[in-house]
Amino acid sequence: SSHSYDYDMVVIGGGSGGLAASKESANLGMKVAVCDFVTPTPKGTTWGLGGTCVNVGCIPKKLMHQSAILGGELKDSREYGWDTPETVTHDWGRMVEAIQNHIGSLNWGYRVALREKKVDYLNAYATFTDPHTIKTVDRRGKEKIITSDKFLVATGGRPRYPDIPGAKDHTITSDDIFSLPHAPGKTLLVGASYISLECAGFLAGLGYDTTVMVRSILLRGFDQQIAEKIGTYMEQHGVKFIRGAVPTNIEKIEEGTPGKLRVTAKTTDGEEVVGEYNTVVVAIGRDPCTSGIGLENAGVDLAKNGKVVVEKGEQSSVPHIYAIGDVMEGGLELTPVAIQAGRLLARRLYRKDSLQTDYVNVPTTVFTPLEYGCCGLSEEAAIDKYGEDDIEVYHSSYQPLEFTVAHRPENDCYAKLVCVKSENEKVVGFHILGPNAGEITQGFSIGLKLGATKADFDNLIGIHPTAAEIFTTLNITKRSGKDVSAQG
Ligand code: FAD
Ligand code: NA7
Repeated sequence: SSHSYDYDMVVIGGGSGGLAASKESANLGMKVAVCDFVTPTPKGTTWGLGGTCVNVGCIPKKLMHQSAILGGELKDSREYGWDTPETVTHDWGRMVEAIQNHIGSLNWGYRVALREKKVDYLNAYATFTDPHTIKTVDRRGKEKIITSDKFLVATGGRPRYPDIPGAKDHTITSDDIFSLPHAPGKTLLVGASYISLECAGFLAGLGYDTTVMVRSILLRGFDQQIAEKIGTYMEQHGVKFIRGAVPTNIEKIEEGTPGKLRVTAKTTDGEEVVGEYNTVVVAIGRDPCTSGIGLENAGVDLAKNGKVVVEKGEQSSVPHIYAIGDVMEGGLELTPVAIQAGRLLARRLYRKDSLQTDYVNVPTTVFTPLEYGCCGLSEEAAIDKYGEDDIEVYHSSYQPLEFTVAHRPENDCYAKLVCVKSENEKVVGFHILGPNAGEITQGFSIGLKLGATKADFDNLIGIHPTAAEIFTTLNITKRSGKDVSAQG
C-alpha cells in the first residue's frame, strides 16, 4: 500500500496476541513493527520477548505444577513396585533454573521468528503522541518517533498490589515467583483467583508450608460447586485457608533471603489475624496496561476498569486502532484467545477474510493439584440464563484407575454436564475435576461448539480405561439427589 507512514501496522506489546498479529500481518505482505518492553517489577524482576504467558504465566506455572505432580507420583510409585525412598527432597533452585532455561530458548525463538518474517522488533516502551504516531523509549532512554497507518494495542496486564502499608516493598506477585532464586519457605498467598490457587497448589506440592487468604469466595466466575471441591481437596493436601479476611499491613521482621514478614489481616467480623511468613504472594487481580501510554492522545475510549472498549472486530473508538488480548474489554484473559484474535484480525484487515473470533464456549483449565477443566456455562450461570426448571445437571464422582493401586481417595474427582431441557438437553456446561482435565476438556469442547446434546454424549462410545469415558455413562441427575460416589 502507498502511504506516508513508516509502517502499515505497529503492534504495541509482544505477547501472545501481539506476536500472532504481527507475524500474520507480515505474512500477508504488510510492513510491521512490534514494540515490546517489560517494566521491571518492584522487586526488579524482568524478562524477555513473548509476554506474560511465556515468561510469567501459563508456561512456568504449568511446569511448576508438573514438578509438584511428579512429587505425588513418586509417592504412588512405591505402590506400583518402585523402591522410591520414603523421603525425597526437592531443589527449588534447580527447578527454577531448568524452567528459566526453557523460557530463555522460547524468548530466543520468538526473536528469530520475527526476524525471519521481517517484522521489526523494538525492545522499547511505546506511547501514543497522536492518533498515527508513537514515541518509543528503549532501556538506555533512546527515543524514536514512529508513524503507522494502523495500530494494535496488545499490552496485556500486570498484577495489582493491595493499597496497604508494606505491599509493594515486601510482597511478590506471579511476575516474580517463577524466577525466584531462593526457595520461598513458608508462604502466604493473598486472593482466591485461579492464579493464587494454582501457585498455592504447586507450592504445597513442593513441600512448602502454604496458606491462602480468601476475601470472599474461591474462584469467582467459575462453577462454585467445583470451586469448593478444589478448596476441599487442597485443604486435605496441606494448603491452609484463612477465609473472610484481607491483609491490612505487611512488615519485615527479619532480613535475609527469604527473611520473615509479619502480616496483619482483618476478618469480616472485624477481628485481627496476625501471621508470620517468609514469602507473601499477592494475586488479587490484574490491571490492564493502558495508563500512561498516551491512549488519551489518540482518543481511544477506555472502560471503567481501564480496558480498551471495542466494537465487533476488536476495533477501538478510533477506527485505525485495535485492541486484543488481556487489554480488550469484554474478552477472556487466555493466551489462545489472544492468539486467535490477533491472527483473525490480521486476516480480516489484510486478506479480506470475514471470520471473527468467537468468544463463546472457550474451554479453559485451572491447574490446581486436581485440575479443573471447563467449557461453557457454570451451573449457576446456566440457571441464571435458562431458569432452574429448564436445567438438568448430570454428574458423578469418579476414581481414575491409576488412583486405585496407589490407594488414593475414591471420591475426589468429579464430572458434570449442565443441560438445557427445553433444547433437547443440549449441553451448555462441561466440567471435569481430575488429572489431565485440560487434555480431556480440549477434545470435548468441540462437541459443545457443535451443539452436542446429552443423547450425543450417551451415544458416544468410551475409551477404556480412561477418566474421560465417565462422560459417556452419566445417568444420575443432581435433581434426583442420588449418591454419586464412585462405584469401583
Ligand atoms: P501479554 O502476553 O501480557 O503481552 C503484553 C506485552 O506488552 C508484555 O510483554 C508487556 O511487557 C508489553 N507492553 C506493555 N505495555 C507496553 C508498552 N507501552 N510498550 C511496549 N510494550 C508494552 N492463559 C492461558 O490461556 N492458560 C494458562 O494456563 C494461563 N496461566 C496464566 C498464569 C498466570 C500466572 C498469568 C499471570 C496468566 C496466565 N494466563 C493463562 C493468561 C495469559 O498469560 C494471558 O491471557 C496472555 O498472556 C495475554 O496475552 P496478551 O497478548 O494480551 O498480553
Ligand atoms: P480475578 O479473577 O479478578 O480475582 C481476583 C481475586 O483476588 C479474587 O479472589 C478477589 O476476591 C481477590 N481480591 C481482590 N481484591 C482483593 C483485596 N484487596 N484483598 C484481598 N483479596 C482481593 O483475578 P485474576 O486477575 O487473577 O484473573 C483474571 C481473569 O483471568 C479472571 O477474570 C478469569 O476470567 C481469568 P473477591 O472474589 O473479589 O472477593
